[in-house]
Amino acid sequence: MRHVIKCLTEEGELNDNIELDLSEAELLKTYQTMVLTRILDTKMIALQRQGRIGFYLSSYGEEACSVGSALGVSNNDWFFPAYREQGAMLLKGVSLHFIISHLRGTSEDEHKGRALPGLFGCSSKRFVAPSAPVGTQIPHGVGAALASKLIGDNIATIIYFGDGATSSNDFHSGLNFAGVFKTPSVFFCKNNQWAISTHVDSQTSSQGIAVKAQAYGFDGVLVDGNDVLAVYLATKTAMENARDGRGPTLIEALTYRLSSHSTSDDGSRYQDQIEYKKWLNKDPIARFRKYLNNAGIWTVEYEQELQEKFDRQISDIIAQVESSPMPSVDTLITDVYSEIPSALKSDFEDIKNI
Ligand SMILES: Cc1ncc(C[n+]2csc(CCOP(=O)(O)OP(=O)(O)O)c2C)c(N)n1
Ligand SMILES: [Mg+2]
Repeated sequence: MRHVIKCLTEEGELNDNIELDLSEAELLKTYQTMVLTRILDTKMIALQRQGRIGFYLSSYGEEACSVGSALGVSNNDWFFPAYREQGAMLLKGVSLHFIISHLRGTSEDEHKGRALPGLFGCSSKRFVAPSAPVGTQIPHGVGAALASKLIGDNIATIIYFGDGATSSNDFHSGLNFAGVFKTPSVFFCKNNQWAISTHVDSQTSSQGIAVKAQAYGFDGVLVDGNDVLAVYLATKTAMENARDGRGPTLIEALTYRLSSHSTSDDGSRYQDQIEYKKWLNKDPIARFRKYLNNAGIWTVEYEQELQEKFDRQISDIIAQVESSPMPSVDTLITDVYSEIPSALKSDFEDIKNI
């Protein structure tokens, strides 16, 4: 039986001996961000179904992982996300307008409409855009951490990836390099138990993911990924250790993918429905809500106001984004060529005249 770090019981009671350093305002901001993330996911799936955005990757069920981990990361640290970290972005102040502009690929998209919707970063908030091949952000984040160590700027990196990515070469080379050079990096594995239709049991024959850290010479911890406070405390400790020169940590956050892999997938065709329902009952938002209710800082009226406010806010931003122009044809070469190469000139002119 593996030891799982937990702070909250299923009933939202704080376990004994947990020292929580969060103010009431911080607790509420955390909760609000989890709720906002879920509403954003729901509305973006609807938008994709209506053909108004091309593709979407939801974080349904995994909100405690993204929001709780980001809460443990300081504003100077760098994020190397995968593609379900919208909650971390929202917590760190990436705006809804920024995210929805990216998904729609308008002229206000930082990636100029070139990136697959969902594979994006935000330079001002220190989120580096991931590449499409699974796991490639792992060595990127380790390299950035090594640079910080050499410069001595006291910055750590947090690198997100899924259970499926642990089978990539980049996972093994990234963690090995981090162990040898003691880079200030934290590896945050969201074990949502699925890599599209491949169950985690077919991904590895080791006892979960956290244990793999031993082979690379640093600590691995298993945390309840549906317990936002446990995720926060584990990440905060790991980031502090990284910054203070105590080396990397691998965090395995055990959760479950309640959405399909993407809007191009139907998880109900392969996810066991009994198992699915079991995890539906472990909803991370409901669990945290029980805690806030027990603490006397959540009410039904508050919830209703929150839901209505976020629903309206997102709808207003969708309307703004949909009235924004698409990127100009010139942006096909911006950041790529200083001037159009002669071989592309006629293609470029043809596109301009469409
Ligand atoms: C090298 C590579 N192989 C396959 C794919 C196709 N692919 C995209 S996401 C994905 C599953 C990744 O699963 P996991 O790492 O568990 O992340 P999750 O989607 O569960 O968050 C796969 C196989 C890819 N993008 N890159
Ligand atoms: Mg997965």
